[in-house]
Amino acid sequence: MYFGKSKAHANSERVPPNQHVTKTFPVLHAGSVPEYRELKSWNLQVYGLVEKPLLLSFEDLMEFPQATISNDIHCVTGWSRLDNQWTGVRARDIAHAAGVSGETGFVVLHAEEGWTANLPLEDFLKETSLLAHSHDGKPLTPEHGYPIRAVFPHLYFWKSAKWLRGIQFTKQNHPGFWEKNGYHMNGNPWKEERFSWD
Ligand SMILES: Nc1nc2c(c(=O)[nH]1)N[C@H]1C(S)=C(S)[C@@H](COP(=O)(O)O)O[C@H]1N2
Ligand SMILES: [Mo]
Repeated sequence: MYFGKSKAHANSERVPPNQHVTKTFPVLHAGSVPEYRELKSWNLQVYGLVEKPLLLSFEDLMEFPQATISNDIHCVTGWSRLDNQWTGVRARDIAHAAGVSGETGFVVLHAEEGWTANLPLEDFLKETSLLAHSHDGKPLTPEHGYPIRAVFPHLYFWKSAKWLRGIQFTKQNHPGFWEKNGYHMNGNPWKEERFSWD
């Protein structure tokens, strides 16, 4: 007897409820795509409830251990893209380098143009949470977040800030750009935490 799973069944285990799979890579954001003529004009500020605030250049960031991780992304607008390969630095390595205080409960990600997203520290520290510079082996394109974007594959993709410029560790949970507009504070796609009332 054949007990193999049908493809549809395999996908229903892999794709969260009410998501459909796309092979394209849609571009979604508020505001405009920043232009970096040279990488020197980019840096990353790590601050808030830390022992040692950091101001990292792109070169500084590249000195951290590099990780390549494959995962699926799930956008709250309904599309999922399977098998993305990201390369970058683990978010937890940055947290450890800065010495996050025991009082920290949450993280605010700051992107260009004042765009923000918030998430629980626990999600930030997951082994699969990345500050990525490459997607499928190539540097990020400007519209997908060059030079650095966050990637939290276990949360809806809006938490994955493109053009990341700051990581702030906080005690309270401060709603970010979409969270202030009704999106969920956590955003777990498996629980369909799309909006604050979900
Ligand atoms: N800086 C910034 N990052 C952002 C956004 C944004 O508006 N600004 N939008 C988020 C949303 S809603 C989604 S779905 C993903 C889309 O990423 P992509 O354009 O690489 O597919 O980026 C997220 N990161
Ligand atoms: Mo989104």
